[in-house]
Amino acid sequence: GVGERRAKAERMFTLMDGFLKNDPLSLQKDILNHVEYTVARSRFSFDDFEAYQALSHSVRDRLIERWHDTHSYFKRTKPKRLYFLSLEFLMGRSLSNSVINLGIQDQYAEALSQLGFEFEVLAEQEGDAALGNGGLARLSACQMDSLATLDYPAWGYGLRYEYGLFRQVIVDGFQHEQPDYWLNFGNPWEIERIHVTYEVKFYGTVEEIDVNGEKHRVWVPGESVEAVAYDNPIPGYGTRNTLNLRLWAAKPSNKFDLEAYNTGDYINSVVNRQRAETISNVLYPDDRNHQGKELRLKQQYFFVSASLQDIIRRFKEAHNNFDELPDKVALHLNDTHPSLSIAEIMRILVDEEHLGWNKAWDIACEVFSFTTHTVVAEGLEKIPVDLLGSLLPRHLEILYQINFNFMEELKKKIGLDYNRLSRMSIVEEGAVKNIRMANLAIVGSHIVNGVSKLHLDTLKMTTFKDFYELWPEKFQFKTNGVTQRRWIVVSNPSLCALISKWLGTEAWIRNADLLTGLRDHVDNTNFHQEWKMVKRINKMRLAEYIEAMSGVKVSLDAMFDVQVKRIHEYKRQFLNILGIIHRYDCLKNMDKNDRRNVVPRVCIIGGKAAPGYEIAKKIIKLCHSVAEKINNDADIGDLLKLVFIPDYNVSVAELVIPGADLSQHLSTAGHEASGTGSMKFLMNGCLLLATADGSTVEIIEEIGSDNLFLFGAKVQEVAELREKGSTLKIPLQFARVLRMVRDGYFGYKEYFKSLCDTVEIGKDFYLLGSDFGSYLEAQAAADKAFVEPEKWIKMSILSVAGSGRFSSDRTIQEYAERTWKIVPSRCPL
Ligand code: GPQ
Repeated sequence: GVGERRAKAERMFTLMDGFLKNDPLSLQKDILNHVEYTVARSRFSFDDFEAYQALSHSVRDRLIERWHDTHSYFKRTKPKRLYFLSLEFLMGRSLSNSVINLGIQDQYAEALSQLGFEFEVLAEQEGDAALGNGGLARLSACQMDSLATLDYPAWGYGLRYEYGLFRQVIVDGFQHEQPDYWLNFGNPWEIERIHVTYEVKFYGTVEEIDVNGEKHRVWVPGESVEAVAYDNPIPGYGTRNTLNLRLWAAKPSNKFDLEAYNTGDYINSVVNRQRAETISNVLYPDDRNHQGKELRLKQQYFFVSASLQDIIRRFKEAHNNFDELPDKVALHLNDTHPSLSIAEIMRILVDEEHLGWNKAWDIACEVFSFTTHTVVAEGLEKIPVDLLGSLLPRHLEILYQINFNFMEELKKKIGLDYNRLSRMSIVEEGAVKNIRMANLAIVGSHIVNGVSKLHLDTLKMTTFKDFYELWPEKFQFKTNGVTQRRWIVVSNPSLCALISKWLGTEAWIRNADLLTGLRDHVDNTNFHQEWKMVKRINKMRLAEYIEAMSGVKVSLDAMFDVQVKRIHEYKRQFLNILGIIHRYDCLKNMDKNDRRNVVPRVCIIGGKAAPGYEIAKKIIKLCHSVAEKINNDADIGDLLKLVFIPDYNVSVAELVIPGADLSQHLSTAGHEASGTGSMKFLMNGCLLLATADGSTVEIIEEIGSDNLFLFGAKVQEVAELREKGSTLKIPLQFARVLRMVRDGYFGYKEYFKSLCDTVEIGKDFYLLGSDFGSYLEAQAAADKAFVEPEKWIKMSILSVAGSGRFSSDRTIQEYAERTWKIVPSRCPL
């Protein structure tokens, strides 16, 4: 009985000596135990990497304790749970983040130093978990941290790609992609659950069967693979709550192809089995570019099917009526990538659980919510109907049924406006028929979220105008945020200590609104001095890294000016480079005496280009060509340097962002849905040079337009500027620097031609030319501010003081209250 089981559990707990102890001595014992028995190295000879492994395993043990307790607590108390479905998570490293969130950083540091190791050195041994592309994927990671810290009963679901985002290697200035086989050295942060598996099926046919005298259409699949769960504990800060991020890996199914074995074709059967594993093998490296490939669709369905089976099983264990589903389960679609979930849940409820269609549909709509991260319609995901029909025949029928019902309902409301009906249809007619995933996600969700105020306004007026007019109450925005745990506490320990000292509390780590308290000290000169020191330390770290990576020595007195993010035409790294060429050109033509007034700059650019994105790759090459010219010009010296930081990823960001004085966010207004990099820089006291796009508009509301350098066309001006086409006024300087590139001043004349063509008068879609003048003015304003250190430091302090709103804690709380309707559920100590 229950009493007996409890007694047994208690005896075991006593045998285990209770929970793990966190004093430095116990930590040392545990680390050495792992050296000996987990890493299997002798206690007298292990290197830094092996020490890192043992250390991580000791942290993992502590995570597992809390993770167990959190889950039994949720199981017992049965709160409504959120399931966050995302095909991408950019977790980066876990070690430092974990010990900080567990609150045992100091104990570990001491334990290690007594063993003759330094925590920071071992932490550097860890590779990044890069199971995502860019902002969208890092946002998922920040949001998981906030969900755990705020005690929300949530799960994350994703895919365990064996190859994460490619490594960027630069050869002769060109980007090359190398596979990121990140699991090579083992992954101490995951727990393999060999017994948590589900069959995921593909292909086959739909047949009609009889259920209690009624005809039912059901799927008879043709192929199946197994999904195996890998669980990744996500610790909250200042709480025992530790959530689960469950990632699925594909394995060959034992039910696979038994026929072939019997016919004696043994070798081919084994080879065929291996094909199953390819499903979760590799992350697609393009963001915002959906190609309608079968493997990608397979990944999406594999993810959706495994996650939903797991979620429904857990629901059925605790509840026996699907009417309760919306009270107990919230399913969040992170972009359209998992939106086949809507068809899948209908298939489960109708075909397997035999609910009526209408009832099932009402439940589905109440359960799902959706966030979109894109602005332009061309960025929206589409799946060719033929592809979907062959891979998932029953789902295609369900999608048609959903669409038919929706169209009927719509006709009743708007009449026979065929243009509008066809725009809103889930099925796009045309030479190739497509399923519009965004339309599906909007129709099947009760809330549709944008990621900034401006983003939602744009969606309402353009991309989703028809839907907004139909269902205005469905549309919300939740301005993105980032976690201050990772982006200040982990990555900028000096600033973290300084903030806590001057606020007199560490409470801001759980409540970022308290950062406004820094405003009280904005005129204090002692505070200024310490602030300056912190920036200096971080610039030093960054300068060392730059020298190690590129051989370029940079001066700490120069302004460190940074643009790091994925390379995209709309993000306008090209504008930055043309601005640098202009600066170089001015220096060359300047009187020697005047040079003394020039503010020295170190321009730093980093980011990956999607492997098939030719223009983005040319931008990377141009950056290297310009850098080579400038950095080797003895006449210029420290006045201007340009460095490209290769293989930009989360851990590189942790080093680069704290060391920046200025950061650039140059998207053409209306193209960056939110932007989250800017928030990380803001939190680290870097001043922003930015267009009035996405989240920047809201940053201005918090810190005031005096505390950043704003430039460029406003959203409402962009369309008109584009219409002007070749009659647009373009500054002479722009024509001049573009000509330098065209004429081969930096070599590779032929190669750069098509890049230059993209900004030629009349074809300059992203308006580099018409924004150039105002860009240069903003740059000049930044130079001017930099030579008044008092002013600069004040702006920097006020940036951090105004960054509280951009904590993902605030975002998550808004989602919890307004979209998911979940409440905190704190696991007792
Ligand atoms: N974002 Cl559609 C991505 O990182 N990848 C994508 O495929 C799409 C959007 C970004 C978006 O560009 C940023 O403006 C947002 O801040 C970010 O998602 C998170 O919402």
